[in-house]
Amino acid sequence: KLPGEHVYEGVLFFEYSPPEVLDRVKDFNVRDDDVFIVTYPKAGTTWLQEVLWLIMNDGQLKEANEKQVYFRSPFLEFKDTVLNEVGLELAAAVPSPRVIKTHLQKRLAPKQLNDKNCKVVILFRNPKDVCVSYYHFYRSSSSMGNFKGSWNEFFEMFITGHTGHGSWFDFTESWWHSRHNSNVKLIYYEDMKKNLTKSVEELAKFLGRSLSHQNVDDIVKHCSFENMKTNPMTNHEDVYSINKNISPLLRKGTVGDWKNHFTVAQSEVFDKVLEEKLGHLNIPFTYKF
Ligand code: PPS
Repeated sequence: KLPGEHVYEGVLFFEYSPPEVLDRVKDFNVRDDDVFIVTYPKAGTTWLQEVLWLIMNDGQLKEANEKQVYFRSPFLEFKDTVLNEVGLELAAAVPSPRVIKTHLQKRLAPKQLNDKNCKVVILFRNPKDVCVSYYHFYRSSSSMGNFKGSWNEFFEMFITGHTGHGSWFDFTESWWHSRHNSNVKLIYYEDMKKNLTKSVEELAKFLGRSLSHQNVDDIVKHCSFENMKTNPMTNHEDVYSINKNISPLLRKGTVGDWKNHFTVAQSEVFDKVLEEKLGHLNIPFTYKF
């Protein structure tokens, strides 16, 4: 157990998502024109936040270049007592249409997500890459219990579900079942990597926004890994809890970096656990294990 961990309704969290916030999230006032981004940590949330915020704001780069992505698109269950930032309050204050990020599994998410006309975009990423990305985040972020463990230790934590926001397997199963709802769109990080233009066009269509070709091109260019990594409004370089000398939030941004971390034995264990827990769902992750 790492310092600052707590368990809320069976799910592991850190201090930045305290029980009183998690209680309030369930009764959060959802608006019909809200867009929720639902991801497990490290699935590419920040990337999708920037893309969706721009889609919902007609590709206007001016405000995006003046204001941090985490202020434009609040993290619902986040609380920073040092800076006195509370996601719920930021979310209540941002103008509609709001783009709100959550890493919560379905049963802990706002209840009104089920009965409002809001839109929900679920982003999945190959879990081995998620695991590697999360490992580097644990190393670099002081909000993850000052983790000083090894890759092997983190690997065990991940496959047994002992990571912040709980088990990736539970999260994934909980949202998979919502994917056919008319207000839900499920997308994959690997597809965004393959063809971001197509992803932007599909997302705009789903959200009922019409964008010019120029808007789409601007968004795609603005949201490239290289641009977001050097853009102080998206790269989180000013976030005091992240030591970017250990690992920046925008670290590699590639598909398949797991091959540089997993041993063959770990990959086999992972495949086995994935098959046991989620094999029956046939989730089409677009890579070979
Ligand atoms: S968080 O803190 O949970 O919201 O983190 P999240 O944003 O979900 O995940 C960080 C990973 O997303 C990658 N990323 C990108 N990849 C491609 N293109 C763009 N523009 C982009 N922006 C962020 C980021 O590099 C992290 O993945 P890794 O594999 O660690 O590099």
